[in-house]
Amino acid sequence: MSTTTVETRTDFPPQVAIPEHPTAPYLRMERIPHVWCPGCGIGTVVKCFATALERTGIDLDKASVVSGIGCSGRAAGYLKLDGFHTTHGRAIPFATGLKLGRPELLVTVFSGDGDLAGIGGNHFIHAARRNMDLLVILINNFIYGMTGGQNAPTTPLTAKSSTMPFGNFEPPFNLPHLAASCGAPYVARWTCLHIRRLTWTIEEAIARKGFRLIEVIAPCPTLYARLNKLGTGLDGLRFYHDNAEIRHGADTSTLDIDFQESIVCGKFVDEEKPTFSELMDRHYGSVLGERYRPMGPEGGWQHA
Ligand SMILES: Cc1ncc(C[n+]2csc(CCOP(=O)(O)OP(=O)(O)O)c2C)c(N)n1
Ligand code: SF4
Ligand SMILES: [Mg+2]
Repeated sequence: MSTTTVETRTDFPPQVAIPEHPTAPYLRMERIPHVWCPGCGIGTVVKCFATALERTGIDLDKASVVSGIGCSGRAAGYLKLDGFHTTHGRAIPFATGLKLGRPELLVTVFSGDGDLAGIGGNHFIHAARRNMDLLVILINNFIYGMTGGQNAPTTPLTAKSSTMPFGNFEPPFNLPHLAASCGAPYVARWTCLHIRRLTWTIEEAIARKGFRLIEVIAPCPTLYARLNKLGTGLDGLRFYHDNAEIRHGADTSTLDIDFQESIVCGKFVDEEKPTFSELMDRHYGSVLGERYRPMGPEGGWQHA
């Protein structure tokens, strides 16, 4: 009988250097493995964002990411950019300050539906109204994932959540319509099955200016899908495959999402409008003349 043990074996195959994953330069690999559950859609969106950054060739020192709190809000911690994990609901005001102080930066807000449309909803509508120059990637998994699956302002009617065990009766937001009706010049929605389209949209939105909303529908198998008996993350992707309908330019008032019904995706709004900073520069430039210098580390109102 052989007495070879793991300790005494010498016939292991030679070690092979594994080439670096193409996304690795954009991630803080030392923080991997990440916290997301198997089948969660958030990581896919992080990958799409990283690929879009790579394709634009943007200097990573000129790109930053701001998240609030939640499973989606963990994204800022994994991206190898200047990243800010702010308090719950406050990613947009934090990002607003960052953009005004450092106008040369690409400032991306990456956070969840609860964070951006629930507790942070007021900041969301005012940033859209002011056309603040922010790219907002909003992960909509229809629930407060991190804290146990509570009802969110995006939970579809009749869907179950931990706080609505008999089904939701509160009408949810139609987020593309909310952003568009506040004046956002760029509004799109994809699911995290639409990897190529989502990546392309992020790439395009990076090159645009103003308040750009990309809503990404993503499965939360651990809470939303479990509470509603919808199966695994893969089942969620199958559902998107069979039920997503691409309608570019669709009237945003028609984009409500009903429980387990079709999800309209596409780019709905893409127009050019002056941003908050452009309006401010124009206004103060005409009122104050040379006493005003555009925002930046030393910009703004100059005391006489
Ligand atoms: C002021 C405050 N209120 C409540 C919480 C608890 N809390 C943390 S994450 C979260 C919900 C996050 O939901 P969402 O943004 O949809 O993220 P997800 O986890 O679904 O990705 C809540 C209510 C908190 N951290 N701070
Ligand atoms: S709880 Fe849901 S949203 Fe959070 S990591 Fe798990 S699957 Fe993703
Ligand atoms: Mg959520």
